[in-house]
Amino acid sequence: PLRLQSPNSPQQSEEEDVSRTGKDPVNVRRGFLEHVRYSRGKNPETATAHDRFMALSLAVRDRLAHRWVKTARTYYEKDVKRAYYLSAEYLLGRALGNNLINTGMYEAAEQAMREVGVDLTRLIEMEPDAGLGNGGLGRLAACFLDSLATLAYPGMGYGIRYEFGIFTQDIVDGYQVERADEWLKFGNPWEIVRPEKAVPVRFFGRVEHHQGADGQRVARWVGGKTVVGVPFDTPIAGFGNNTVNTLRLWQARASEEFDLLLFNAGDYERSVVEKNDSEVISKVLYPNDAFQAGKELRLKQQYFFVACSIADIVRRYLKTHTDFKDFPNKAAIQLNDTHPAIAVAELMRVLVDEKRLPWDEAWHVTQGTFGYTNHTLLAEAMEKWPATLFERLLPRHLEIIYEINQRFLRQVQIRYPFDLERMRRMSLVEEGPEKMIRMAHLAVVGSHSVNGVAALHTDLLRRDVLPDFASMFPERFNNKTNGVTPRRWLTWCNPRLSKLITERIGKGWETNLDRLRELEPHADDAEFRKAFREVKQQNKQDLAQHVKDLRWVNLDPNAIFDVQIKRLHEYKRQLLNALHTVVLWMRARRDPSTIIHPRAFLFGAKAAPGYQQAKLIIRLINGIAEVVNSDAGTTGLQVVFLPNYRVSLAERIIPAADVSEQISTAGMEASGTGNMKLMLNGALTLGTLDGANVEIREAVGDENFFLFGLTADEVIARKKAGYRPREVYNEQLELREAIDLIASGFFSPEDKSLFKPLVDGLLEEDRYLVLADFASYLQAQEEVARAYQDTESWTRKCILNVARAGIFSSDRTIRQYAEEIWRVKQTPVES
Ligand code: B1N
Repeated sequence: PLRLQSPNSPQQSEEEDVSRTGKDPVNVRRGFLEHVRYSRGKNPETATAHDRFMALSLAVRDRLAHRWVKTARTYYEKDVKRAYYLSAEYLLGRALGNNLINTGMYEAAEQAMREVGVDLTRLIEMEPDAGLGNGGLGRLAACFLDSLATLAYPGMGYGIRYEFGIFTQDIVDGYQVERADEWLKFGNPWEIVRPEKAVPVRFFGRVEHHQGADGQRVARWVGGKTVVGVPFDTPIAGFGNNTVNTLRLWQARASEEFDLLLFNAGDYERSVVEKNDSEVISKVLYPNDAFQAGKELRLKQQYFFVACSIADIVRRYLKTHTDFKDFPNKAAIQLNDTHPAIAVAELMRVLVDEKRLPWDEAWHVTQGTFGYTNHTLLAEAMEKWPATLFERLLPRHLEIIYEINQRFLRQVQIRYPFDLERMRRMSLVEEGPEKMIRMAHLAVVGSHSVNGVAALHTDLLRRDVLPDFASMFPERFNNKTNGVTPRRWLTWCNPRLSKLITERIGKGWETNLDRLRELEPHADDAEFRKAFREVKQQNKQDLAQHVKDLRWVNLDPNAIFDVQIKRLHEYKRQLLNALHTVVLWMRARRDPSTIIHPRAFLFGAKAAPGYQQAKLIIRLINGIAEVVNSDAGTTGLQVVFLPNYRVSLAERIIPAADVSEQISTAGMEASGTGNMKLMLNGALTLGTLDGANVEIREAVGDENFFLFGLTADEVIARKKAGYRPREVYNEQLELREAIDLIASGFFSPEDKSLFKPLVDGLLEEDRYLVLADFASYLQAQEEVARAYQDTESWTRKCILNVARAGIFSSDRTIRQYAEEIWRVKQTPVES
């Protein structure tokens, strides 16, 4: 081992360590200047803005390093049970500002930068978003990491280090155009590569079956090709404590073994080409949100990061154990949807084939280890893979899945004799023209816990999606309503509101969000309401300035800021919102006095690049925006599509929002988490009874929530009764006029039939019941406008929304996972 100090020099003082907490501006300035010189190789005079960003980030990372090491040592020495979160996505956003907040370094860094003539906020904005996720599912994983560290849980995230995250969206002539997200181009100051912990991963090949010495059949997966997973670690700092957990992301590298083999054979060209095949695995995030495209490379990504992570978890366990009896007491592995569900078969393969455990023991360990979170009810998002693909790529895993299935179906048969139909429904293998492996069934069967992400979603999961499993394993099913981290989504993104809250109720609410309830009495205090309004107004002005800088649209800061920010999906019904803006505009053109209050409709949304209907909706919103904004002066209406919606843009929009559009067709949005962020920042929800909206309304009270639309059961009933959207169209004059205007080409003069697919979709099928809910939506929107006129009453509602948002902290969610699923204990790290 490395000797820590020279026998001749005095021991490094404890004070030096204390100064590394970074709360001293002199210390932070010194660290920054050292990195400018020694990491960037620049003089302070020649350092670019980017050099400064890197230098400050590295200085912050240095001040986390001590706690990072200490956290790892604490968990190891106490041999605590750990929670492992397996997720194909982490939508982290920027790290610098968040790390400064969580470590309490913000003020010191601000002062240190001021002293060297640098504006800290400008530096912070240099950082590219880490966009390794599509939307809610990936952002939830990021919020969970923050809460795990803040609550001092021994938790670790595993995922893929995509070279390109979610694409950058440009809007050109109203159309979405995608560009590669080169987030690593200028280097990533937060990660540390650990090549010594690289893991080999096999693909393809064949399975050999032998008779073992003890007479047992043993399988060996041989041949094929090997790819190497190289881990990159990112520190995850808790808020106001000494915990620094780890996010470990795997990058694919060609294996040297393999390269050498070809080099020796003298086939240089082929060796380089095949190197590419390996490294492409971690190249790019698939940009589909809640949709399965079924691409081979995607399955490779899934198995790649799962195999690396399982190997890493098993390696860590075996440092302190010699058998696997205690494995479920030392490791809880949570599957973030079915993307990592192959982990069930992989752990079985490792235990049975490599560690030679009897099947039943291995199965007991596996079931005791895994928990599965379902995030969607949509049929098109359910992961199924052709058995033929599995057989080629992961032949041993297919055998294991068949074995799991055989044993499982035997249990079904015993429990429900002669019910062949049920066995067919529950099988891990879907029989049909093409045999498919059902990943959700694999995840349910291999786990001791299956959870949904909001109360309604869990009910529907039990009732409609996995009813056979819920009846066979009722104790396995549970709900964990999503949450968001108040550190990023209030303290960091809304410093004005945070300050106002602290002035009124004191410190500590950031880690005990239920304390926001202490704001309730202040809703009746006119002074406080005024202060609250001023905060919102300033936030709106900031956003207006930013939008002006970016898009040259002059938002009216006195307008109601009505925002819908989320991925573009037909089920999320941006089209309903867009249709409403057309109706309002047509009214306003006839009679401007119909507009009760000026309104700015803000949209932010990325469409999956292959989702034509979604892209056309973006084009329509931009077409409407062009028309509506041209006479905003007379109508008081504005429509703005903000390009490249992402975490850092959300941080600017959310504090400025007045109205939160949560208008999905009931029964289709599993939870939503943007709804919680907007509530927490004092926006009022206009929403359906879908996902977590149901619980938001319960928390805030009916009078502080604008409800509209069919319920999930009514949606089912309406479809069953034979829904005819054209009848709705014929009956509602204003709706018909709006649709006709779109169909006429008014918003697409260069191509009059551009929006025909949207109009046809609405009139012929309207799968998402846009027309069925339109009248109800229109009425709710009118209530919003009227309610906004009563300034004092509106502000009161906003304050009550903030005050009652406590239960939507991801701290509450993580505590529930920790106590009810993982059984992991809070393990604080000493200073
Ligand atoms: O997960 C979020 C929920 O709040 C949202 O309601 C839900 O839509 C979202 C395949 C998904 N479900 N499924 C996905 C993402 C990427 C992909 O490739 C599916 N995302 C959700 C958090 O619970």
